[in-house]
Amino acid sequence: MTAPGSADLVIVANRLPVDRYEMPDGSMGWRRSPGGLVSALEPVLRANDGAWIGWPGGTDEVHEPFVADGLDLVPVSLSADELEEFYEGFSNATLWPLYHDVVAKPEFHREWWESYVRVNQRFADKAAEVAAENATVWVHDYQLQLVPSMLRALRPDLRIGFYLHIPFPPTELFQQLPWRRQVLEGLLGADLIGFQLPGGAQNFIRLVRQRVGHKTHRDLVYLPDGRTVRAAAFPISIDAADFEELARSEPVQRRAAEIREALGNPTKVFLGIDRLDYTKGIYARLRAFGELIEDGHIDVSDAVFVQVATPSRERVEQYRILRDEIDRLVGRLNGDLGRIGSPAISYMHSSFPREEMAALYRAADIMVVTPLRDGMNLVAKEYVACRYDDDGALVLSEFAGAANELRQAWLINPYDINGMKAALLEAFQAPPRERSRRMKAMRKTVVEHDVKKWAAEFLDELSEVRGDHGKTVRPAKP
Ligand code: GDG
Repeated sequence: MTAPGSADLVIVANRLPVDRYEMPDGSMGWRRSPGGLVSALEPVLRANDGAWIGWPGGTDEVHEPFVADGLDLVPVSLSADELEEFYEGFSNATLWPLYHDVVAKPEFHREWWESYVRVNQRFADKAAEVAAENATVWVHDYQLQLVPSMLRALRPDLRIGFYLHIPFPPTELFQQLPWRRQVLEGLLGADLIGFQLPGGAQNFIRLVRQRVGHKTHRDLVYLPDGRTVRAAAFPISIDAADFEELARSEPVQRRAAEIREALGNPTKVFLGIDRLDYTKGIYARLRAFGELIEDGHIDVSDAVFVQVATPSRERVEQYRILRDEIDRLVGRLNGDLGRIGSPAISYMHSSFPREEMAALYRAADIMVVTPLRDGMNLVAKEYVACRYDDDGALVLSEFAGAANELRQAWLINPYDINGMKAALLEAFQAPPRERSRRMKAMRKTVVEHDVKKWAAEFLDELSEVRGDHGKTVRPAKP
């Protein structure tokens, strides 16, 4: 169990990598939640006396550090008010839409901001308590952007990294935020700030110059106290080997065949898997598919669209509205276009175990990933990792970070319904050689740049920006 001042590597993220569950005897236990971040960091955590600080979920008071599945976990509690104001409010109804091209209108409320500051301070206090002298602390994502500077103030000895999993918006949008300067200064507490794409890092550098007035040169910011901060792109990935192994396993292959059978053995299966989120472009994608059937290009007895929408942020109003819209659209499309035993859309609003996800990827001929804006999109990479047969087609939005790497997908603009229809049809009709040529190239990318490499590159760069004993080894001010 993590004793104060003992961890040489500390991960700070909004959520702990475990979920609460009821054990067979009725008592409550913790189960590791599946995720690339945890599998990438687990070996590093173990090798480095590491600890993970995060919110355990719910508003139960869990105070003491504990060990689950071999990981040292340090909980940070949230009250019911903080859940509403910090998490559902400022994180998910202000920052989330603002950072995703304002595809929904961000709400700005002063009480939400105050709660964000309070909770960030609590995370920073906890990290300051747990970290050993000169330790490395890696802070994650948009919920915790003030932690780097709060932590720096408490513990100037630490090496601090920050990684943003979602897009960092263009300066014109970011400027709307009433607390823009505080957020920029919060991030500048880190030695290295990682973004999904080079564009995000450039937006950040430009804002720091304009709004905070620090000197910058390329990807470096020079602070008045002599520190240098680097902002750069580290595109995240998945544990590709792990996914492939799962996909090759006998039970997953059997299940994939069962899924196709249960769907009535259509010639082609289209698949979408997303958190039910308005950034993911689920509505337009289903409409495009529906129109292809209406226009007579695709027959419902030939093809079906399986859409899994994992429940997400269900208490936030925009998410409730979206759920109703999708329910209505699926009902209308199936009512208008379906036949007995052949619905146009097979829709599930639920979440599944990883094995089922892999079986769905194996069962799908065409994976459809059409976000209006997405930091990376791991689903696209997971699909590619599961296609060890070099078959299957990926239709991918240009506005997902993954499009920067997966250039051989059928790339689309999700706002252009006709363009999306044309790409869906092309992918539907693509000959096997064309599919295999594209998939081979994408598999090479995903296999070569996996999440272990991502984590190692970030941590290596962090120790270069801030060498041992706090010495910056980067070039001095020009
Ligand atoms: C954020 C950024 C960035 C989904 N449903 C189930 C399930 N999932 C898993 C998928 C995938 C993950 O959740 C979703 O990751 P995405 O990348 O697609 O999207 P976000 O949740 O929005 O993630 C994103 C990511 O952070 C990492 O930096 O790529 O841009 O928005 O791994 O497989 N897993 C299981 N059951 C489900 O029902 N087990």
